[in-house]
Amino acid sequence: MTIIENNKDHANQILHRIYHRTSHAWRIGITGPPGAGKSTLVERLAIDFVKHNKTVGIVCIDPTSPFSGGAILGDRVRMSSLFLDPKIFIRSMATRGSLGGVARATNEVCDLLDAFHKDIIIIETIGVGQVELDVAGIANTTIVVLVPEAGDSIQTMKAGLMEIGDIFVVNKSDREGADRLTMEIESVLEMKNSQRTPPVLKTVATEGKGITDLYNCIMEHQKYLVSSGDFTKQKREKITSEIVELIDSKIKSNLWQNKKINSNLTLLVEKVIKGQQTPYHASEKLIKIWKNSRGVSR
Ligand SMILES: Nc1nc2c(ncn2[C@@H]2O[C@H](COP(=O)(O)OP(=O)(O)O)[C@@H](O)[C@H]2O)c(=O)[nH]1
Ligand SMILES: [Mg+2]
Repeated sequence: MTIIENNKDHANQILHRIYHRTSHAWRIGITGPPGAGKSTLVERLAIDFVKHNKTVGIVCIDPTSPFSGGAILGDRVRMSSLFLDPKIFIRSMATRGSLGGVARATNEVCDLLDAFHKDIIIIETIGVGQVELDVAGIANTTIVVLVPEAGDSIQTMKAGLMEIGDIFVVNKSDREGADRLTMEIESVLEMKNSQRTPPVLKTVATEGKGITDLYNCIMEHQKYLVSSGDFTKQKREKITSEIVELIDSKIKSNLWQNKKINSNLTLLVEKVIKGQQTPYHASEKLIKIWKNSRGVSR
């Protein structure tokens, strides 16, 4: 996992070798704003899955923010009851050095957990940045967790969150406003013209309330995906984007490792400054140089 996170040269070799062992695990993404109770829910859910004789892998995504150290530490304390369980493996992603992006590194770590026979993989995002939405591309079931905090409403929600949820959870339902928020979410979801309207559940994670319902909803969603054929569709889309991303990153590194490109880039920048060139034409020129020099000078 550390090799893969750091994107060392042989990471791709490892991933290639274990690939045929993957696609057994069901991947559950849990996303939503910081403090919504995601870690508390993950802990409860993990215990539930173990009770159902499943092995569980948990991946906590730590984006590159220097402030996240405390949050992860908090998660570790919060999930402390899980650390002693041999059926549960917890990994915090240290994505600072990951060149391929947080989502890609997370997906690769999930592949490893999958290859090592975890039945369920729960991915928790920290609730900031693009990865909050990107997790939907990694997970089979995406759970969006929201809370009835003061001033919170659908309008103030991060754009895109309503689109990615397969299941919505209104956590901290012990607080006022949970019913109102639930109705608000339901009315937005009903407007969407889709085959399946995502369920909206109320939970109190700290008391374990609603966890069985959540477990059942995940199982229902899994059944739905498989029987509707959406699972195959999801798989096809995922493999396509995996291949595209691999090619993208290979092309990029090949391009920018090319000495001729870099020296010409420096020259062209000066020309743009002097008003003799535009960035548009400069980019065309660099691509031409790259096409002509491929395989010659690296
Ligand atoms: N009142 C109440 N507090 C909760 C509930 N679930 C979680 N919390 C508390 O909310 C805080 C943030 O929870 P955490 O799981 O770390 O949220 P995360 O940032 O989304 O992972 C913690 O102090 C939890 O104890 C709940 O259902 N009701
Ligand atoms: Mg958390």
